[in-house]
This record gives sequence, C-alpha cells and structure tokens, in this order.
Amino acid sequence: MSMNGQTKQFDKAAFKAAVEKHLSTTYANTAETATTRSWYLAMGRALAEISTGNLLATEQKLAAEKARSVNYLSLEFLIGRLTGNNLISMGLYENVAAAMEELGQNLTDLLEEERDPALGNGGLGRLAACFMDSLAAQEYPAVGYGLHYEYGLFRQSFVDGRQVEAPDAWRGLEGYPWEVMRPELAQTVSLYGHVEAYTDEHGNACRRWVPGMTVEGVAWDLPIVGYDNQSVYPLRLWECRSSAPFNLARFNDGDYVGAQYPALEAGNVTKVLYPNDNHDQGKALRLMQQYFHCACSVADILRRHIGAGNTIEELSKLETIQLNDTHPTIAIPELMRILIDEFKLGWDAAWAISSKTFAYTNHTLLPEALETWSEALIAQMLPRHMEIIFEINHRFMTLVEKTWPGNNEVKRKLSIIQEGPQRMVRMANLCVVSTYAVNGVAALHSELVKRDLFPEFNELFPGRLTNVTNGVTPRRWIKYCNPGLSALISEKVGEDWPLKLEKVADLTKFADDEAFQKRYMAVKQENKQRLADWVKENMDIDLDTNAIFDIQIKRLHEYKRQHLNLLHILSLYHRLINDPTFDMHPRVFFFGAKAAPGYALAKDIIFAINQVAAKVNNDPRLKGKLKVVFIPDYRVSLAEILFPAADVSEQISTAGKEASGTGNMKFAMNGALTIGTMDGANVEMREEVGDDNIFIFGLLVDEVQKLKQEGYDPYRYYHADSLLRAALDVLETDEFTPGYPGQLAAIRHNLLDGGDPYLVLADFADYVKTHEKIDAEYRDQKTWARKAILNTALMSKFSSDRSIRDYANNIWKLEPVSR
Ligand code: Z16
Repeated sequence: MSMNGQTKQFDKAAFKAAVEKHLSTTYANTAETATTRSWYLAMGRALAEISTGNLLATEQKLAAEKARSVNYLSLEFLIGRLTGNNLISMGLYENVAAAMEELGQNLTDLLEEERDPALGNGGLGRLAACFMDSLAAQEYPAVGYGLHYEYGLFRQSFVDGRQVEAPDAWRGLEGYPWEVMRPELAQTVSLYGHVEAYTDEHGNACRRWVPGMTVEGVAWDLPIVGYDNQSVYPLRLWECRSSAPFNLARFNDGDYVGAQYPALEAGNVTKVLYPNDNHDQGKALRLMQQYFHCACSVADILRRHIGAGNTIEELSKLETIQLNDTHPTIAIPELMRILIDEFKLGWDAAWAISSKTFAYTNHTLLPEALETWSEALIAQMLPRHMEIIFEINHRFMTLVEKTWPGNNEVKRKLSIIQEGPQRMVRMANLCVVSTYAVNGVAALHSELVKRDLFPEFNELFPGRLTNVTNGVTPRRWIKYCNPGLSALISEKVGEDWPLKLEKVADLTKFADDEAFQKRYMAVKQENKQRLADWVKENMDIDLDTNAIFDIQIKRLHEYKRQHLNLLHILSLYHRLINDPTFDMHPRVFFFGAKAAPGYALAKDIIFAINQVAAKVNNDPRLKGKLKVVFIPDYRVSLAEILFPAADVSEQISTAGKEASGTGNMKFAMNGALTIGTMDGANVEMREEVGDDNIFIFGLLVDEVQKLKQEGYDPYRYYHADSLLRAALDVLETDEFTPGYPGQLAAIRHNLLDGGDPYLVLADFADYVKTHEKIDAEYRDQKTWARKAILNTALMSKFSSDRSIRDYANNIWKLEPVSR
C-alpha cells in the first residue's frame, strides 16, 4: 500500500506510543488489563490525532485561498464505521495492523469493536455519506452539516418473529473516538416568541423577532478523510444543549427546580433520529430539529464567510448550500431573515443573494413523503420565518398571475401555501421557488419530477429542474468491503481504480477468459462463505454456499415490494411440495430491513417472512433447496458483508416509485446480477451493462399509470393464476403460524380487498418467470461468471465521484483545491 500525504511518513514507534498513551491517560487502563474495546478506543484516538491535524490544516488552507465551497445540509448522514475505511483512505491499513500486532492486538478484531454511527435511515442518509467521501477524495471544498443525535436509528431484534426496537446509543459510554468537539463554534438558537415592528435610526420601518427562548448548539466534527490525498473535510454535527439559566422570570421567582424543566425538554432536541424513511410524520419536535440544524449551519457558514474577510454580497459567489431533500428547507427563510433583519438588506438584495445560494435535491415522488408543515405550528415556533414565507409566496403568486392571468386553479396548485381546514406550507414548492437548481436523483426520476410533480414550475423556470444520477463510493463499497475482488481488479487494471472507476472497464477483456472467470467466482465463493459463517454464528442456520444467494436489503416499504419477493418464495414452496416435476437450483433468500416503528403493514411483512423462514428452513420435504434468512438489525456494517456475497440482487419496486436506489449499484459492482423493474437507476444500469446482463421484468411507468387509470382489479390476477392463488391463500391458514390461522392475513387482505396499491399481483407472473430464467442461467456457471464480471466492469457511471463531478460542474460550479 502506498503511503500518502495524510501521514507524510508513518513512524510505527511513535504511533504505538500514542496508542499506549491514550490507553493509559485517556482511558485509565494498562496493557495488562485492557479489553479489546479499550485497545480499539485508544487506537481510534491515536488515529484521530492525525485526521484532526489534517482537518485543521485543510480548513486554514481553504480559508486563505478564498475557495468556493459547497455546504451539504442533511438531517441524515449514514456514515457507518469509520476506522477501517479511514485506515484505507490514509494509506495506513497494513502499517497500523503491524503496529497493533506488536501490541498484541489483531486489527480485524479491533475494528469489530466499533459501533455503527447510524445517523440516518436508509438511502438518503447513506447517499450523503458517499457524497462526503467523494468530495474529499476529489478535493472539492466542502462542509457537511448534520445533527449529533444522541440515539441513532433504533436497533432491531426479533421476538417471536416480530420486530422489537431498542435505542441505539452509538457513542457508548466513552464517546466516539473519531469526533472532536469545537466549543468555539457554538451557536445560540432562538425559538417561539413574537415579531415586533420598530423604526431604525434612519427612520426605516423594520421588523424583528423577539424570541421566547433559546437553546445552545454545540459543534462536533467528524473527519471525512480524502482517499490518498492530504485533505480532511469536516462533517459538522450539531448537538442541542439547553441554555441556562433557562427561564429567567421563573428562576427569579424562586422556582429554581421548576425553571429547569422546560430546559430539560429543550435539551432533548437532538436526542433521537426520527425513524421514518420516505414518510412525513409532521411532529413539532421534528420541525424544531430541522430549524435547530438550519440555524446552527447557516450561522456557521456566515461565520466562516465573514470571518475570512468577505462581504455579505459575496456570499453566493463563495458559498453554495445544497439541501438534501426538503428536510433543511427552513434554512431559506432563516438566511432571508438574517440578511434582512440583521444585515439590513432590502428584500430584493436579500433575495438576489439567497436565491443564488441554495440548490435542492428531490428524492421522492411519493405523496406521503412530501413534507408539509402547518402554518399555525410554524407561526408559533418561528413567527418571523412564517412572515417571510408569506412574502416569498406573495411575490411568487404575482409571477404566476402574470404568466397565467386569472387562472386560480394553477395558483392553488403552485402556491407554497396549501389551503384547507388548516393551511399547510408545502416545503417542496418553497424549495423550487427559492433555489437556483432542483435535481432528481436518476434520469427517470428527474423526468417524472418535470412531467408529473412540477410541470408548471418547469415552464415557469426553464432549466432549473435537472438530473444528477446517484452514485456510491467505490472505496467503501468495493475496496474496503471486498478485498478479494479488489486484489483481482488491481492485478488486471492497476492500483488507481478506486479514484478512477472507468479503469475497471478493462475487465471486459477478461469476461470470457476461463481462468479469470474461475478466480472471480472463487472470490464470490469466499464472500458467500464469510456470510454463511456470520449466519451460522449469529443465527445458527446452516447454509449451502453452492446455493444461489438471492438478497433484498433495504428499508421495509410497500413500494419496495418485499411482499412480492415473499409471494415468489411461497410459490416455490408450493411447487416443491405439490409438483413432483418441479426442480430448482438450491436458493437462499436473504432479507435485511427495518420497518418504521409506526408502520403496521411493514411490520406484518417482517413477521410473515420470519414465520415462513422458520417453517421452510426446517422442512425436510424441501431437501434443503429453499432457505430464507432474515438478517436482524440490518445496518452499514452488515451491508459490507452482504453485498459482496450476493449472486442475485432484488430491485423490484413498482415502476415510478423508487427515485433511484443505491443498493442496486453496490450489488452490481460486487458482481451480483440484478432482477429489477424499469425503475430508478435500474434503467441506467441496464443501459450500461446491456439487456443480456440484467433481468428486467414488470410493468413500465406508463403502463402502471394506465392500469391505475383504467381501474386496477387485483382479483383479476388472483382468479387467473393458480400459483398466485396458492401463494396468497396459504396466508389465511396456520401453515406458518401453527394453531393461529389468520395471523398473516393482513397482507393478503391488503393485496386483494385493499386494492394492492403497488400492483404486486400485476407483476407477479412476470417476476416468477424471470426467476425461472435466473435459475436456468445460473446452472451454466461460465455464462453466469461472464455476466457477473461484466457487471463489475461496467458500473463506473455509478461511482459517487461521477455524481459529485456532475454537481460540481453543472450546479455548484466548484473547482477542486488540492492541499
Ligand atoms: C430516502 O431514503 C429516500 C427518499 C426520501 O424522500 C426520503 C428518504 Cl429518508 C431515498 C429514495 O427512496 C431512494 O430511491 C434514493 O436512492 C435515495 O433516497 C437517495 O437519493
């Protein structure tokens, strides 16, 4: 491994001394008594010394250069474990392994001590983490801004097959070794109160916010280490602390304890991550989190900007702010408030800056995921912001009137304020009106944003709505998680592919080379064994690694259709038992998924899969041909074992519903073949690998829309297909819930009388047929190997480095700055 600039040269003796010093002085331990955990923590602190130094140096260099930077605002950063990944980026993996060996410690064991920082739900949070990695790897100046949740996404276990949630105290008792508190960056955030009018010293009529309370924001920086370069960027996470003394009036009244109570409540703003993926819950505390995040982040951006000697008029020249979904939208009225009320700019001057500073990424078309906040709630918590939102809308409505005179219907549709029994603020509309660029996350999705979600906005603001197809970082998702494949790639195409994934296309030359095919499949076999070992150790299930490993890992959601996968499994079970002519290659179906705690049907689907697994895995009639494994507590560190071990990747959402998907890309890079619908990024993956190297099935977006318009009747499919009928009807029996018939009936009911909102039944037959094709093709291992190799070879488009270059070139207008 090459030594890189993070460390100039590695002094093993000095590093060991640093580890031992942390062991004794930071953790009060001795080499004789220390646990593996203490050694991991001490090693982490010693490594963080290096990255913190580089973070500070990068910060100073960028300030001195007056480099234009992007500020990536996201309520979620699903970064996963940092230690192993950072060792690779720093070029220190082997050196540190050797140093720790001399201290009597095994690096692999130490790395297993790290808990996943699960500061995100799923795709959106993981995308933010990949993007930070790609910004640092390519040295595009950037700061990531997020929240320092005390509890990350809940830990999941199964009790009698049902999901049980437990809190995720990701920092442990000792704190997380990679984070560093930045006390001098603390911010005070205002909430509640009222707005008052006043006349300033020049006789101008002004307005100001008189807050009802304040809380404190404390900054914690996590290092985003650039791969093989010297740059380290901050992921700055804000922790909420209560301001003391909190309620001055009550405090002076002598009610000392009572005065602290509201403070205790406010101290809870960053307690816990909301566990919803693709769903808007509309809770007041969530709005408070969003505002707290935005207020701290905008204030910090302005502190850096003004602190470096720039004028406020230069803001949009030097800083751009990317909003990851609508979650940080309140940053827009916050910046307007500061420009107008504090910098005393007029509306037009403020708008000229703000509307050239913000850009917005849309991640979903699902109506239940599009955020709206009640006007009453915003007016109470953020009264000045509500005034500003009204003013933005008023001016926007004037533009709409000019474009479509007298057309009240279009006004009602486009207005930032949704009329009704209680008026609601539509955050996506506010974003489209107030930003210079709006992007979807895959070509198909971005077309649907223009065609179905925002057609009039696209007319009003031509060119504003664009596409940036998602990507994933090849450092974590190939190099770190799949060392066997990485060595093979390096041998054939050279060492620099993690930064230049196009190089991997050279593997196409070896796709038909039998010797290479054997080595490639041997790596796959090792990775399947690693997963099988994990399953044996943690779940005590025996697996045959010659079986097809078929994996669906993603949040549990109806639109992602884990229940379509389940119906297929039930159909195989039915055929294996009832049809003596039926044969299949052995298959293991893996699932990993968390359900939002309030999502009843999602939880029912988890229960059903677990019950089917319990039966199927122990049924001798199946002769070991069918196994079902639901991996509990699916998270980034388990994803790192699952993606490399897959033969088949399940990407089976209803067409038009999955904005992009990113797991689909990780599977394909690691040589799994996709079974998928023409949805999200699957469409572009098919373009890259060719139709022969991906298994596409199901209705197209327009067919889905047409079928729904004509009046979709799930019973039609039920009556026409005996296999489907068998798979559905068994859910009414006690086959999988002995003694308790009907426990799985909610799923069947949803699909038949519930109208099957995601067209599971309409796609079932084609899905089954396509799986039969997979079964047949897997038996020809040479052809399968060829296809798997071509998947690895042809995924370079889906490196997040390419996504970030697209943002930098087409939206942010950013240039790299090397340290
Ligand atoms: C989320 O994970 C996504 C969208 C959204 O509105 C909210 C959340 Cl928490 C996902 C999309 O569902 C997925 O298709 C996409 O790949 C991912 O965001 C990243 O863009």
